[in-house]
Amino acid sequence: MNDLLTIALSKGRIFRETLPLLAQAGIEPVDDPETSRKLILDTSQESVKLVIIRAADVPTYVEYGAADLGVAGKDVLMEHGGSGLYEPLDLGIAKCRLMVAGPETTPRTVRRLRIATKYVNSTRQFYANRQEQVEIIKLYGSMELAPIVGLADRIVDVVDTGNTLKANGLVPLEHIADISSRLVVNKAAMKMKHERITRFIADLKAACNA
Ligand code: PRT
Ligand code: MG
Repeated sequence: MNDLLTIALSKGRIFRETLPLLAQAGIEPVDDPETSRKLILDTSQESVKLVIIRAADVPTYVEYGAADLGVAGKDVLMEHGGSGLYEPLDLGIAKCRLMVAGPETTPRTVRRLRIATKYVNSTRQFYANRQEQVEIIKLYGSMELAPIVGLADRIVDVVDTGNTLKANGLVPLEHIADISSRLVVNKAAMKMKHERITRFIADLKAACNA
């Protein structure tokens, strides 16, 4: 009953938007990760700890059992591949869309389109489904810059308001997937701490519906 639960979260919008849901489930962090340098946060429940890591690392921590649970964007989960994890709950937070974007018109070329993205796997899958040959260029951020400086013809990135695209002279061109953040659970933990985790999922689900 008193199993320790470790929950992996990233700073920024996922932490901000998960916080009210955790609070509804009776879990409140003792420190604020935006100001604290601690990477493991105690909470109002002695048996619940939060680990604060990069968004793209959440599936890895949970898959290997370094965290029992985590919150990650569907974009990150699609890229990770999703095996080795349960994904029992759509939290409906941090919503956005994974999109192809680029300049309004692309000059005709004979070569393959170049697509800059940090979502290499999702991008490869998207174009493979359409049987289109493209060249994918892996970047780690600031994808919007790539078409401006001639590094790529298009980008694949998540878009919320579209303001960042617009500010860089780009427009959304194709919709790949609707994105929201999901609760993910380590498979072994789900067995070993079944009752505790099932209760936690039910509490979070109730918080989402409230
Ligand atoms: O920032 P860092 O490199 O640390 O990591 P990260 O970018 O992966 O984390 P974070 O916190 O920025 O995003 C975590 C998750 O939030 C993502 O995996 C998505 O599932 C989700 N999310 C929701 C978003 C956005 N909305 C979003 N708008 N992630 C990123 N953005 C970016 C977008 O790419 C654009 O560059 O924010 C910028 C502003 O978006 P617009 O369209 O509103 O201008
Ligand atoms: Mg970011």
